[in-house]
Amino acid sequence: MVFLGGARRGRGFTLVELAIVLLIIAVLIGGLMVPLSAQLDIRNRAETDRTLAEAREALLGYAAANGRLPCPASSASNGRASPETCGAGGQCVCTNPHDGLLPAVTLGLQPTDGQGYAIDAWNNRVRYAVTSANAWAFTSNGNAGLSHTVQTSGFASLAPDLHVCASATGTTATECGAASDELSTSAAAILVAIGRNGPASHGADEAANLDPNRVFVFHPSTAESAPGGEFDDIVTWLSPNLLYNRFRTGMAGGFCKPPSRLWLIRLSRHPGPGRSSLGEAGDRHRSRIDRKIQEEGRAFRAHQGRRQKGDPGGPRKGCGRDICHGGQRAFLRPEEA
Ligand SMILES: [Ca+2]
Repeated sequence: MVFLGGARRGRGFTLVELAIVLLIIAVLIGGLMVPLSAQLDIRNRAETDRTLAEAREALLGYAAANGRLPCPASSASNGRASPETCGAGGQCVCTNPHDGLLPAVTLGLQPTDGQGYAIDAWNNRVRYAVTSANAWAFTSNGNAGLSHTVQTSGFASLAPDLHVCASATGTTATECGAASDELSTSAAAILVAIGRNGPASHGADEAANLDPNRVFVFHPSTAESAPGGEFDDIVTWLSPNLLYNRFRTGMAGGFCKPPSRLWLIRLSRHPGPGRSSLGEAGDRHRSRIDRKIQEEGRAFRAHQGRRQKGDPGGPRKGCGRDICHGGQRAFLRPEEA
């Protein structure tokens, strides 16, 4: 009897002990799970930050090489800009300027999904918007593009119009609400990663980043109970000043040839035929500067040719007249490009 009673007490004690052990394990796992998911979230956000930074650099590189920004991809363009090439007169009217996707195929970016669209760390497609201001000058080339607009009307005429606001409250289809909510009123392009919570809209603030108007929202992450709803989007935008700077540097040579002092004189004093304020004397002076620029170009190409001994083509490809001088002309003197 003593033995049986002892055995019964032993079994009861073991079950209670087991329950306590299970409870402790559950608490420990629960305690571990929260930091793990938080850590994963931090890692994914850092990875997405890097993806967006790379995309931004790729956009600036594309602008330097092509004299314009690419159009966003549409949901049917397989990761390519929509449209990818400009029409007559160089005008590129984008199909989805404000609600399109990053054209990873056009930009040569990775990672992408199976259809060629850039994705963030949660495998959601990265969104990209571009300004349609100045009659699409930012996405166009030729007479419709930035070069010609700057040449004919000056930098001050450029008015990129994408708005980034600190809240969707009070926004219209074209503006932020209060002036204190304005983070940018002149972005040339915007990149949006829609974050962990995916494409379903979770509140007014996230909805602003999905609709087809030119007003976007960015602020630190908030929970569902916040006035603007749950928000975990990551947003970055392209300052027009950075764009102009890279644009000019890229056109002027970058890895080819630094901008010529003569070009700067030519631009500031003698912008182009019919626009010199100095009359005939000014035109003669401009012709002299042009001859010197040509001499300088010839000397530069000869120098490049000597450096590239063994290259049957003479000057290194990509550093001849077409890229350096042609590119510079496209920016400074489109009428002669
Ligand atoms: Ca989101």
